[in-house]
Amino acid sequence: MSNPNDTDCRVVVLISGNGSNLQALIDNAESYQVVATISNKADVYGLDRAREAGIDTVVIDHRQYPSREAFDQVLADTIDGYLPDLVVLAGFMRILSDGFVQRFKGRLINIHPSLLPKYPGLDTHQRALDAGDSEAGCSVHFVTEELDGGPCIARASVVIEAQDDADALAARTLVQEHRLYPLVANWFGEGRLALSAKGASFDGRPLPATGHPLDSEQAD
Ligand code: NHR
Ligand code: GAR
Repeated sequence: MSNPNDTDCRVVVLISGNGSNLQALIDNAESYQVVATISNKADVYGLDRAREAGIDTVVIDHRQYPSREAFDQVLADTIDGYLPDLVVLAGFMRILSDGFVQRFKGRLINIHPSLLPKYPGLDTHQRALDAGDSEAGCSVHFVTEELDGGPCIARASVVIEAQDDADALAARTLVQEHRLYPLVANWFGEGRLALSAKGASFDGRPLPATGHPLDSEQAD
């Protein structure tokens, strides 16, 4: 579908910062539409990006809530107000409680800056450099109760160069994130992705643990 406004896959994007993945999702929406952007931090650039695109924005400051669960409850209710088909974590920096994950399971995805299952959690690029790895990358996965441990949908890799520091590696990985995330979101909008007790599937077939084997055109 060429006009994103004609699509009926409604996407809510959660951010905490710059929102360059949000921008890539907005710019490459073919089979979905971004209907709202929610940030746990005020005054982040990602909110400006959404406003510029005419997308609703909401700030829910986690520091205003007495517990993780209380924050997650308000976050979940706010998300549901937008009737989303898909909830996308795009640089969202708050771990989500089990109740939240269960409410959105199968329609909640994250992009993580490592080749999962390597380096779940934070500081991924420095950890890859410290380990002497020859490649790094990013992974899109369904979010489950296990942090960065849900079934992988697709990954993209980057070669680690001898002179790389964490910032250089992060910058090159981001380029790949901006290709990979809209690709996956469009698949979801086309109804090609699903999560079941058996794991993630694509066109009704189970995906391997490393996710979809992207062809060279998609992965280059
Ligand atoms: N929640 C669940 N339940 N499961 C996942 O897989 C999640 C999740 C929430 C966020 C993104 C993840 C990443 O891609 C993500 C995946 C934040 C932290 C973290 O430690 C870790 C992983 C991710 C996001 N956050 C700290 C916290 O106490 C706060 C850090 C900060 O504010 O800078 O929540 O990497
Ligand atoms: C991205 O590299 C994303 O993979 C990572 O933060 C960056 C956000 O950039 N996510 C995490 O580390 C989640 N814990 P962006 O705000 O420009 O999209």
